[in-house]
Amino acid sequence: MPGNVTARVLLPAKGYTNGLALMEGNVVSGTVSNNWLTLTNVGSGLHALWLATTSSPPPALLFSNWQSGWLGPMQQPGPGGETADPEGDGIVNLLEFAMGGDPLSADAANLKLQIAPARRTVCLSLRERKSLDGAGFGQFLKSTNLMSWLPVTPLSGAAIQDLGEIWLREATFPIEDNQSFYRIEYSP
Ligand SMILES: [Ca+2]
Repeated sequence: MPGNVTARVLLPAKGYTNGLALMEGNVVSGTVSNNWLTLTNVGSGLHALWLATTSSPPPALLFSNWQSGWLGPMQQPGPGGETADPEGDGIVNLLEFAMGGDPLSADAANLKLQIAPARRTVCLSLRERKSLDGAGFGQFLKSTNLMSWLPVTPLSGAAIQDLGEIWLREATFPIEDNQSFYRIEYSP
């Protein structure tokens, strides 16, 4: 879709009446009439618009849809693959998807885990795609020596800011006596 336009797009509904589609890894809603799903206000650019059969599709399907929209013409495996980093900002495509990055423009600074001020807990803020809500797609890991890492569950993981397609979340962990390191791992 060219320029500064928004468009109305019709997809064959194939008998589904839920009025849902996938676009850039997000679930979007439209209206179904005469077995056609109508989506309005579709913005400019390249899109992958797929019919969605459920409001909570599995992360792997959301990622495939995101890949097709952002990286469609790129080879998979190759620059469009989940562990590739086509613009070289150090954030692989799977992470760009999970955290709402732009895989074609270096934006790594936006995507780092940030330490937030907190008194009785270790508090990390991170971005997470809303459509992954509760999908168990990301796993926090903790280490005291940067060599062995063990899964760890945050005390809380509240969304603190609405960034459109993305939540800014804060994950809190108990303060330990030992020096501790945290990271988050994603697998579709
Ligand atoms: Ca990247």
